[in-house]
Amino acid sequence: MQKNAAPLVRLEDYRPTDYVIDAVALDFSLAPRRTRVAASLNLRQREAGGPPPPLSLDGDGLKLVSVAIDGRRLADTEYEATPDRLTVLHPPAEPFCLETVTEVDADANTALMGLYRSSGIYTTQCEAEGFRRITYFYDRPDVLAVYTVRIEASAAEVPVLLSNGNLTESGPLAGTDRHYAIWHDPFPKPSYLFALVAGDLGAIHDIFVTQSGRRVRLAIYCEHGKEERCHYAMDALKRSMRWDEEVYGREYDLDVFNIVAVSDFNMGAMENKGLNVFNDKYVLVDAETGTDSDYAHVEGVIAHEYFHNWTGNRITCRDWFQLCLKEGLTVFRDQEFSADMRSRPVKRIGDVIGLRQAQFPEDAGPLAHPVRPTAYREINNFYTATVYVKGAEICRMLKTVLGEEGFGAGMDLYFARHDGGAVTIEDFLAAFADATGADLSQFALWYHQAGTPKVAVRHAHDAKAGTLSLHLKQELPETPDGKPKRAQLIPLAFGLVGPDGQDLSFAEAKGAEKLADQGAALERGLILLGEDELELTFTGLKAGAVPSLLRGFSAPVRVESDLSEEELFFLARQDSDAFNRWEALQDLSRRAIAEGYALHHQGHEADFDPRLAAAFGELAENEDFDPAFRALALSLPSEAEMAELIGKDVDPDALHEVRDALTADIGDLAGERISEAARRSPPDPGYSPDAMNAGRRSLTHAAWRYRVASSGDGAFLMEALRTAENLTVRVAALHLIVHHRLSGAEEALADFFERYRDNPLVLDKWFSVQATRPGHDTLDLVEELTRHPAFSWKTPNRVYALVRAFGGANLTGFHRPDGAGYRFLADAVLRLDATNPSVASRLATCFRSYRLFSPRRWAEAETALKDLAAQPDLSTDVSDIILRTLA
Ligand code: B3K
Ligand code: ZN
Repeated sequence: MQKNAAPLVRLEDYRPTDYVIDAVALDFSLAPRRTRVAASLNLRQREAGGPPPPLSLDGDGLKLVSVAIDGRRLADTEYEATPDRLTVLHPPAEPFCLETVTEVDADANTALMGLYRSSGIYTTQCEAEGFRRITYFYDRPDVLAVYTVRIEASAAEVPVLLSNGNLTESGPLAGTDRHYAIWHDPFPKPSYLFALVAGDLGAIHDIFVTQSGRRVRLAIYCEHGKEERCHYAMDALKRSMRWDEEVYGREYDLDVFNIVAVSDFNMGAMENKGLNVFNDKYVLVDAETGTDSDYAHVEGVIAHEYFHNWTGNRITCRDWFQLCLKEGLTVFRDQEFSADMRSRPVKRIGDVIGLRQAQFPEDAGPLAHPVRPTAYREINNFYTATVYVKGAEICRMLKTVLGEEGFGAGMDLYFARHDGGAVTIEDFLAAFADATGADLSQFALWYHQAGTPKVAVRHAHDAKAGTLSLHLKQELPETPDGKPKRAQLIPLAFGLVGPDGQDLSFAEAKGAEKLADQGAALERGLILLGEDELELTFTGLKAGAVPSLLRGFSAPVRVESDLSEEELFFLARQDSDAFNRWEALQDLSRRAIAEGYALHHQGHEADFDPRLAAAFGELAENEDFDPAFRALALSLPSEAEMAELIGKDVDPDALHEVRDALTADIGDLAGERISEAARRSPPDPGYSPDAMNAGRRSLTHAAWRYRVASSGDGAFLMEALRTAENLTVRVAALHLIVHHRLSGAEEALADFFERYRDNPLVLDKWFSVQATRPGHDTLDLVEELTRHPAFSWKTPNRVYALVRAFGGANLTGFHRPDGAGYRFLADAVLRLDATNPSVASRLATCFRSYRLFSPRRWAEAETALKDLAAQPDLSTDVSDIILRTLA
C-alpha cells in the first residue's frame, strides 16, 4: 500500500481556476516511441486587475522539452516543472500564450489512458484525467476551450489522421514521407473530450441529413477487413440521430461524425466531441460473429455515446462530483431509445435485472456511495452502477413525478439555459423546478443519500365495506457514510386490480390529504410516498382488489409486501401491467428459493409448490405476450440476487443447488408446455437480429434450460450446436453443455475454439462460458486458461471475459470455501495493477459483496484483501477500492 493514501478530493473545496483558457492549439508529430506534442494555450486571468497568481497546470508522468510565453523561452528560474505539475511563477498580467513541448511514449502506455498505441493505431482516452498524460493543462471539466489540432505522421504507415470537429486542411508534407491534417472544433469543450486517432484503418461512410437540412458525413473506422461488421452500428447511429431530433429536439452540430472501433480499450466507449472511440465489442457485429444481445448492446452504446453530444458535451459537468449529470441522464436517454426501438416492457425488465445485478449489491455493500458523491480519492472508481444506472432511475422518476409534459419543459429549459456551460446537479434540478413550479427539494435527496430504500407494504381488505387500506413504510439503510437519513420522495405507480384483471376505480383515498400533490398524483396512478409512513384507505371499491405496486418499477427500491402467494399468483395472471406480471413471478420464485434454501440448511430437501411450475407453463403459452417477454418471465432470479436477499452467512453451494432444483422442478412439471410454446414461435429462417426474432430465440433457449435441467440429457443440445446457423444459438447451446458438464463438452469447446480462433470478440465468449461454469474446480480451469496461448493480460476484453467473469458471475467458484478463488483474484489484481490500474481496480470490485458469505469465506476474503493492501506501490485506483472494501 502507498504510505500515504492519495488525498481526498472534496466537493466543498471546489473553486474555479485562476486563469481561463480560451483557445488551444495542439501540434502532434506522431512517432512510435517519441511523439512530440506542442501545445499553445491562450490564457487570461479570470479576475483581471489583481497581481497575477502563479499558473499551476496538471501533468501526469510528463516529459517536458520546453516552455515559452508569447514566443520567449522561459529561464529555469521562471517555472517549476515535475512530471505531474507545471507552475509558471510569474505569468504576465495581460492575456498571454503559453507554449509547451512535451514528449510522449505511446508504445509504453499500457494503462490505456492518455495517448497510446495498440495494434499499430494511435488512440487517446482522456476521461477523466488522461489529457494530463499528453500535455500540461487545467485537466478538469469546467475549463472549456476551442481546440485546433494539427497531426502529422508517416503517410504510408499512418494514413488516417483524426481529431475532434471538422477537418480544415490536410495534405503531404513536401520533401518528406509524412503528411498532416488540421482539425478545428468550434465548440468549446473540456479536455476530457479531446481525442486523436491515427493509423491504417478501414472505414464505412454514410450521410445523415438533419432536421434543418444539414448534411453530416458519417464514418465508422475499424481495422481493415472488419468493415462489413460495422453496418449495424451505422444504422443504429442514424436511428439515434433521428430519435434525438424527434424526442428531444436535439440536432447534431458538426459537419462530420466519426466513430472508431479499437480492440484495446478499458471500458465500453467514449463520447469525444465528433470522434467517438469505441471498444470494438460495441461496434462489430454480424450473424456469424455477434449474438442477439451483442446487437442490442451495440445499438444501446452507439446511442448512448451519440446522445452525450448534448447531455455531456454541449452541457458538461462543472466537476467530477457531477458525473451523474451526464451519465445518469444519458443512460436514461439510451434506455428510452432502445425501448422505442424494441419492446418497452422487455427493455424495462432487462434494465431492472441489470440494476438489481449491478447496482443494488453496490448500494448494499462497503462501496456504496451517493449518486452525487461528495468526496473521492480516485475519480476513475466512480464510474459506477450507482452513478450510471441509479442516476438514470432518478431521471426516470423525475419524469414520472412531473409527467411527460413537465419533464419535457424541464429538459427544454435545461438545454436553453445551460448550452455551452459546465453545470451541477443543482442547476439540472432547478431547470425542472423553474419550468414546472414543482418543489424538488425532497426529491433531490435521491442524489445525496446512498443505499437502496426499502418499502414495507401491509394491506387490509374489507370486501363488504368496499375498502382497501395500504400501510407503506420506507426504511433507509445505513451506509458507509454513516449519515442519518431523511425520508425520500418515492413515486409508487400502482393499480387496484379487480377480479377480472381490470383496474378498479375508487371513490376516495383517505390519508392522501397530508401531501399537497398527492391527490393529483393518485389520479395519475401514482402514490407519492414522501414520509416515513403513509396510510391510505381506498373506498368505494365495487369488488375485491389486489394492490399492484411499483408498476414499471417506478422507483429503485426494494418492496417487501405482505401479499399472499394467492395474491401474487393472481397478479402473475391478471395484472394489466406487464412489468408487475413478471415481478409477481419473480417474487414467487424468490420466495420459493429462499424457503428451499432455509430447508436445505436444516438438512431437508426443498419442496416446491407445484403452482409455481404451472404458472410458468401458463405464461409460456400466453401468446398475448411477445416471446421475448415470455422468455424473461421464465428466467429465475440470479444466485447473486438471492444471496443478497438472504443477506448473511450465505452458502453459495447450497444456494446453487436449490436454484438448480427449482429449475429442474419447473422442467419436470412444465418443461413440455414450455418447449411446445417455444416450438410454436420459431424464428424466421435465416438470421435477423430484430427484437421479434431475438425474442423467439430466447424463448427457445429458456425451454432448453428447463429441458436439460429436468432430463439431464443434452443430446439435443449437441444437435443444436451442430446445426446452428448463427452465433446466438451456438453460444446458448455451448453454455448449457459446459455448465451442465454434459458429455461432449470438451469437444464442443474445442470445435468452437477452432471455428473462431481468429475472432477475438467471439473467443471472449469461449473464455466466459468456461469461467462461469458452476463448481469449485472451475478455478483450476480458469487458472489453466490464463496460460492458454489465446489469453493475454494486456487485452482488457480478454481479462474481463475470463477473470472478471469468474470473480463477478461465478458464485460457487469465486467464493470457494478454502479462499483459493479470492487469492487468485487478488493475484490477478496485483499483476494487472503494474500495467493497467483501471482494469485492476475494476477487477478488485469483485470483492464488494464478500460480507454476505459464511464467516469462513469472509475471513479468507479479508486475508486476501489485506495481503493485497500490504503490497508496496499499489496504484491509487486499487488501493482506494481495497481500503473502502475493507472499511
Ligand atoms: N464517459 C465514458 C466513460 C469514461 C470512463 C473513464 N474512466 C463512457 C460513457 O459513459 O459514455
Ligand atoms: Zn456515458
